[in-house]
Amino acid sequence: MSKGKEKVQSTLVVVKPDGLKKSLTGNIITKLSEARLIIIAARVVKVSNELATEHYKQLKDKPFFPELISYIQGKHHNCERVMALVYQGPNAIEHVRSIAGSTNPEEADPTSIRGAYGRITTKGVYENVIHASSDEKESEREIKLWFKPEEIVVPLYPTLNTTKKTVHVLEWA
Ligand code: IDP
Ligand code: MG
Repeated sequence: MSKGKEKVQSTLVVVKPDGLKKSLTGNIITKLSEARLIIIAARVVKVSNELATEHYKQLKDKPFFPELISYIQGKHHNCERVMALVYQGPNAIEHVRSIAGSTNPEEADPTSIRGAYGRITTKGVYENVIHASSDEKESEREIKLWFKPEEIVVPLYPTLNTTKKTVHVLEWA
């Protein structure tokens, strides 16, 4: 296969609350390392209703949407945090999606992350352990939603400098 056509891409990965609750973060990062990509940003996030709704806005008319929002907020697992990462490298989006596996964990390849660790709950939610961006438009939208420019170690998208008049910041006492 020619490497000439490979495009450097960035993609958002979110280890969902079931992944954290089941202590799968290490396994997931190890599995993703097969793709030979680099991690250019990472943070542990308590997902607000606003972030969850914006992240999944394309799915707002789906019957499972309310359950999906409470799932990503950790309400099903008593674990109100996720781990968000940005991976970068040649064909990153496709590589990560392939290692993640199909959306439906029962249909996912058993050697994929979702196939190995996911499940469908009795309420019908696909608890599929990780989120992975689906295409370049979505990855840019999602990365900008989850990360500020200074939280990413390489310049990814155009930025602008603004001066904020009153800024309230939380500092260590
Ligand atoms: P993706 O995560 O593979 O990109 P999307 O269609 O973007 O799949 O759906 C986002 C998330 O919503 C899925 O990862 C899964 O947790 C949940 N989901 C998607 N389709 C269904 C469904 O038919 N039933 C229940 N949950 C679903
Ligand atoms: Mg998707």
